[in-house]
Amino acid sequence: MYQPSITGHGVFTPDQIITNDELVAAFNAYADLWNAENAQAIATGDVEPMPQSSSDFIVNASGIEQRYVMDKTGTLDPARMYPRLPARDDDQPGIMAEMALDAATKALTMAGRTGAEVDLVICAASNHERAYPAIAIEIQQLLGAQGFAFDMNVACSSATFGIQAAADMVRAGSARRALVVCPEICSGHLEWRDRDCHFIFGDVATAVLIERSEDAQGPRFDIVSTRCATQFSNNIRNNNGFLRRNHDQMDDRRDMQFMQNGRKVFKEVLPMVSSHIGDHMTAMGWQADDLKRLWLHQANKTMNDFIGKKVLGRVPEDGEQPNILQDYANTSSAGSIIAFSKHSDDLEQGDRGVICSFGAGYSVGSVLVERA
Ligand code: CO8
Repeated sequence: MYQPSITGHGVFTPDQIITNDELVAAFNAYADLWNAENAQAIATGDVEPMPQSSSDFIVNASGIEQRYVMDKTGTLDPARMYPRLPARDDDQPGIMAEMALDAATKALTMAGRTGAEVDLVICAASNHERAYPAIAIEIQQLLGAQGFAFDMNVACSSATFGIQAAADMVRAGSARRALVVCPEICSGHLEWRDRDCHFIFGDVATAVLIERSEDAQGPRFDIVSTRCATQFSNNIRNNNGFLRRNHDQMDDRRDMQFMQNGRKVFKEVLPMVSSHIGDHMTAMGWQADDLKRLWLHQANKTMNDFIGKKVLGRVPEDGEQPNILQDYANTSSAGSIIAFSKHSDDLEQGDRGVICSFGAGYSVGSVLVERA
């Protein structure tokens, strides 16, 4: 058995930003158009007018101030309201592979490694741009990596579930050096015309490199323990899938995009996550006081404040539980890894922290790490 360690990490950030004010202006223009088109039905009381969105609501309800996206113009066009991402030829790199490659290259550079030294690539994300061949295998080829690669999807928890899979394989010796990449184009999958959720998501890609501690060429985080759990729920759901044609459902139905019952998610996931982290730490003999940092899934600031307080038994101090959602919004599986990547360099030898993601499924994954 080998000790698995995180020796590199990286984030690809798209170069286009949508602020809350820009988002709300586009949504409200769309709502005005919709209300004008449906004026007669609204006048007779057959349909409700579409209400306006508000930047104040967004920032107060979620903590989100802006989001990075792969295409801004299509998304903000009131006559379109989704990104414009032109199809690529089959012999060109796919967009997800390209984003992941950028993050992976940063992780490899940090660890002092090359793609050729990698022998496992896991592409862990909420959505994959095609059914097959696996995006991970394309990334493996672009990196010049060895071994094998596969895609996996546990929605927002994909990163931690991917880290558990990779860490277990490095521990057992079936892989020597593993990249877990999370390219998330959440904008392609969000219903930007739904006021209740149009502000939630952004795009990004992250990567972590996991190798044997004895192979590390610089500072590292030893993966002390991982724990994953799932419990079925329909409260975050998307019914799009390969059987759509066979169901005779080719129309643009609302449930073919991201759907959630946000209030229920909030209420049900909070206790699940708090007790998951607490139980995991107890099982490993860790106390709340041992924790230097909590890198949580980035869906909602109030949610994170609550979990931080429950886990630590007090209000987290500045920097103990860093949020990045004000800049990136919810980037599904990538959120906790962005927080880790941007807020872990200052930890010293022996410092301990928890990476935790949670979301659709329901699913929750925690990774206990120690700086070495
Ligand atoms: N502007 C103004 N008012 C609004 C808006 C808006 N944009 N939206 C809603 N309102 C109004 C509502 O109509 C309501 O009005 P009223 O009180 O008169 O009925 C009022 O504001 C309150 O609405 P809500 O109860 O919906 O608002 P909340 O305070 O609950 O906040 C949140 C909404 C922010 C969505 C919150 O519920 C939340 O964060 N929930 C948890 C979400 C979460 O963690 N989800 C995880 C999903 S991520 C995941 O698992 C990945 C899935 C795969 C990703 C796929 C990529 C797309």
